Amino acid sequence: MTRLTAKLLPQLPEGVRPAYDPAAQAAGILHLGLGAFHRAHQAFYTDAALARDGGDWRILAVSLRSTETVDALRAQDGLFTLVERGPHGDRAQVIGAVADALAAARDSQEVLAVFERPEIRIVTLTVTEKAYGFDRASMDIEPGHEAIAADLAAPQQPRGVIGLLVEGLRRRRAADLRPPAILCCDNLPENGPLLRAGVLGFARRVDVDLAEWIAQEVAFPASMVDRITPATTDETAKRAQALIGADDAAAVETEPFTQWVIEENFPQGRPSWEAGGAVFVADVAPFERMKLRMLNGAHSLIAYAGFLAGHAYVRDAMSDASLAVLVDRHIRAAAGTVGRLEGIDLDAYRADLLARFANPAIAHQTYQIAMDGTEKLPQRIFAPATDALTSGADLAPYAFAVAAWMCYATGRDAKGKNYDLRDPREDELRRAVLHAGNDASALVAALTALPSFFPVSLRDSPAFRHALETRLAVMLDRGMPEAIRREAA
Ligand code: CS2
Repeated sequence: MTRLTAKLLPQLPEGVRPAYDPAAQAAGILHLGLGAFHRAHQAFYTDAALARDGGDWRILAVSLRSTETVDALRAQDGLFTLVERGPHGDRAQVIGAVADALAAARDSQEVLAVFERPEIRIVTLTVTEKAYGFDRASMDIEPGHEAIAADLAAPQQPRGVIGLLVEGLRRRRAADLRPPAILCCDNLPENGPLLRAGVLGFARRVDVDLAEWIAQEVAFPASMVDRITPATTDETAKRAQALIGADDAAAVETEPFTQWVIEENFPQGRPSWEAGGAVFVADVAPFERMKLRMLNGAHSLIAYAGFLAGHAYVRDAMSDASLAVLVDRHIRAAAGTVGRLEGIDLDAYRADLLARFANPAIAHQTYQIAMDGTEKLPQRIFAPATDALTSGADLAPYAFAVAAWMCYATGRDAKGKNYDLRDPREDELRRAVLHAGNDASALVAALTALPSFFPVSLRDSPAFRHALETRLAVMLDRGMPEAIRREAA
């Protein structure tokens, strides 16, 4: 079958092909992290902006580790199919917003050279929480993080995210150009200020003048991103092929729902992302809190409890009636810590979440979401749990979610099968659980003692500890399905 390329576009039906001529639009954005999420989210919004208002805002998209998607996109003139999968059917759309793809692992100098192109006015990032190497407690970088340590030792040959940004900005300044705005699109709390602090922390260690320039000149808007996008599979390519009648090695599938709330702070302009439904606000933090605590918090609960109860996909976990009760309880509890939000009905948001999780067309693996728990739990579970502790709200939902993660951290399922935790602190976790064995209070003691992880207030709360230990004991002794049934009863 024919491959999706620019030449093929005129043959595609209206509504499927981009509603503009992609080649007529130049690039204005450098994006780091070319995963499925970027293609389903920022590329989708940029496509909508280009279709409505034009502008030279196409994307030079960089994959930091893999080369596969880069090669696929290059063979397709940057084009790919976005398959939206709802309960009532599929819809395909070819996205034309990606102008070119680059592989940092192959040539990071090529990526750095992009910073010297004046037309690049925005840098966006979706690189996952662990890639940055933040020390969140001190709002700085973690000098021991692998990529940070390597890049501090050779700042002009960076391989990590922060190192690339700092060296890119150094070159930008040396070329006497105004800097791009840097927009973090990862699921981190206050992601704009956090990225700014990390970049400044790194820059201060290598070049104090540069750090000063960054502090004065570079905008780091915050943003809340949302679209449930499972990892692509062979099925994705087959679906895309059936829908557009061409081969596409870079297709992605996602849900119909999408949301982007962005802090309005782009000194050199921006695409009209509102054409795709993006909302611009002065303060993103409350929206971030809502999404991280209600959606992502519930997702992590589903991931750990669901995985251990034998549910491979989120949709299966939602058809487990007792687990669905706990998910609903969790979202309600988290909503109670969010506060009032202008223009948002939290109860409707909760109902939407339950429907989105249950979407039968989305095969989102619990094991995928379970990844990187030590990077995710603090903002998703510990933060609302700490607020609940302060306000005297019910701690049970958080205790259950944390217990499920601890049970998962043992690395062994009910059948005695071992699995990889896929966590950046996997070795430390393994050592911690090894000594504790199957003893709930020993496990709680070991895992709450990990450095820079568990909030002291929760660890030292007898009420939280008791709630946690009793639940974990049931999970360890009786298995997750029974623990879920008892908790929901
Ligand atoms: C998920 C998120 O993998 C995970 O940790 O919770 O990727 C989630 O699907 C997105 O944040 C939805 O916007």
